[in-house]
Amino acid sequence: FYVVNEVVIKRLGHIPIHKGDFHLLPPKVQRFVAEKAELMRPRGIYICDGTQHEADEIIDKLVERGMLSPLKAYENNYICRTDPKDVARVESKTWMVTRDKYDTVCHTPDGVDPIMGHWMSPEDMSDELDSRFPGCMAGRIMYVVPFSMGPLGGPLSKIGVQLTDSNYVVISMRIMTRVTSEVFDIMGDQDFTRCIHSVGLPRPVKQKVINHWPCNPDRVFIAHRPPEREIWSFGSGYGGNSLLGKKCFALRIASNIAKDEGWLAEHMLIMGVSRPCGREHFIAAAFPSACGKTNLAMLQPTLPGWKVRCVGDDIAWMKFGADGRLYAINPEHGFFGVAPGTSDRTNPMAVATFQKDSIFTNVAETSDGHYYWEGLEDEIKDKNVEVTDWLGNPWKLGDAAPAAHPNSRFAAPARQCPIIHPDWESPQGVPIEAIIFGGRRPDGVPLVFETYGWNHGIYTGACLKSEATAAAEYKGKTVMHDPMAMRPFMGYNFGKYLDHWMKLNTAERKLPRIYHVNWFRKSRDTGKFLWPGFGDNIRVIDWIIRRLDGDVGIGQETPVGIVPTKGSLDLEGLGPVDWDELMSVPADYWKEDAVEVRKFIESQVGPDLPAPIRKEMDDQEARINAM
Ligand code: GTP
Ligand code: SPV
Ligand code: MN
Repeated sequence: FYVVNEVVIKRLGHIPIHKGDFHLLPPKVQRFVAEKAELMRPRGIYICDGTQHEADEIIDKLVERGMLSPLKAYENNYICRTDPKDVARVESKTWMVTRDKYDTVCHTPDGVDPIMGHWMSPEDMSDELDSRFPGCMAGRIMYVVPFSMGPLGGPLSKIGVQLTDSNYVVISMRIMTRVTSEVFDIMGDQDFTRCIHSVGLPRPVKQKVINHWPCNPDRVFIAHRPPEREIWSFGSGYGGNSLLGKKCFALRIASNIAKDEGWLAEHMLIMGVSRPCGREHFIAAAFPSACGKTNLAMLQPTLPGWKVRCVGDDIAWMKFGADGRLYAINPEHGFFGVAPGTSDRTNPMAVATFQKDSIFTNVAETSDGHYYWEGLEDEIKDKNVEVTDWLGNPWKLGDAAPAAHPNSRFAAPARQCPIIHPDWESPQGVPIEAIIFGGRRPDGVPLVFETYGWNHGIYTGACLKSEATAAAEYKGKTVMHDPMAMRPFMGYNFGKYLDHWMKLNTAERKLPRIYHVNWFRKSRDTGKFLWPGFGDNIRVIDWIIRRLDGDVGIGQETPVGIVPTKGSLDLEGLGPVDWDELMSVPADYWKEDAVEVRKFIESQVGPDLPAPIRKEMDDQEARINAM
């Protein structure tokens, strides 16, 4: 028990504690809760303990209210439809707040908006907060959610406390992070990240609430204060905007902590790959949102004797160990995966994971109580079954609009994944031997290449591009820059970030090798994917691992990296593959790309670009121009 300080008592005023014991909160948490309660004025405070009983109670309430409905074909699975205006991350309203602008963004020329990092001054942030947060929880309960990113008390783990007035957020946080009151016991002198979230719709509500999903799309505002380890999020209930442990904390705030403490917080999956001989290799891979991390992390190999086990599907925290190897943990506790395209054919392990205790947001539903989305067409057994789309309207196969929102998601506990790695909760993490970058590149980029070394690998990551997806507010299929798959999640100056990566290279360390893959190249003739993808991606992993083993004969140099020599990929059992087009490095494409990339780097990173990375750019351009 802690004594509650007079000032804290005064701040709490008459706000009742509906659940939990305020005396059990460490004094700094008491102060945080009281201060924010005074500001947002909820009608009550609910201190979460993370137990199943608590979750059941909240879920029952949500079902009663109509925000969740059970998917009757499964055990404890629920569907939730949001306000159709609140379906994805909102990058344009997401900010990093630092005193010095250039702590957040690079020095771009006049008139060029930085696309990596979105800066706001502390004064402007104050104004934005002042016009939103006072009284914003009126008539609602404020939940206090204590959580750990990473195994409780682990050397790489970090603690957060989220305040929220959304019970959808409470039950989702419980899947995605480790929510438990033990966090308060282990907190001690440790700092915690302060997460403040409100749907931004105090009662009585002035606008109509759609689908029982309160939100305030016109007023969305998400701000991070890295030095204070503080996150403010207003107006949205959607995952990446509201589950603050995920992108806000584990990437934007954590990348700042990582820079200070000498480690890395990255948008990467972590997988263990065992070869037929039994040897296991750990790989981390960074692909932009909706570009295949969850699928690769749970890959079912089509090559006999291979086995993949999943450590994480979205975020990796990585630190060099005393033995010089890079160790990675998955700070999350669940998967928040893209639903469309997920099926027994493409990702059976994800499907097995979400057969129970999962929440589906903005998917469609069948009259016999199953979820439904694009990619499940062949799995509707009873053709008379009726489908209700994500908007709640009747829907038929062949209808022009999709049944599920393209960014509809499942939230499922990671431990339910049949191939979850036995060490996925190892506090020390797993040793990474290779890092893979990739994106959706319809043209020009070969299936796989190995970079020429650490700095060239970093440069290749900095040049990452991908077609836009439905995970954020962008429209259409334009190819966009997404350096290191971190554009939406950059927590500080990208030039300094590259420098931080570079400086991890010290003599006593065994650096992972860096690769680039592209499952999404299309035929210039037919427009069809040149590579089957999914389980067959093991054939590329096999090549990567043979390279790690020192098999030099299977690679040949090109200006951009080392590609497989003809026939060096195991294609046994695959249909015809147009090897030449799949692996080619077309001079016309890369000459144009080099010009575009230089323009991008000069304007977006400019003087912040570390000289050795600039040299990689110059050298690669020279190699391309000699083609
Ligand atoms: P976030 O959760 O947004 O970070 O996405 P992610 O990177 O985990 O992407 P995910 O694995 O969920 O895949 C996104 C979409 O790409 C899904 O619709 C998949 O079916 C599709 N996809 C994944 N891997 C492949 C592949 O190898 N080939 C093809 N053609 N599509 C793929
Ligand atoms: C992504 O967009 O990369 C996601 C989903 O993983 S979200 O949590 O919304 O960021
Ligand atoms: Mn992601």
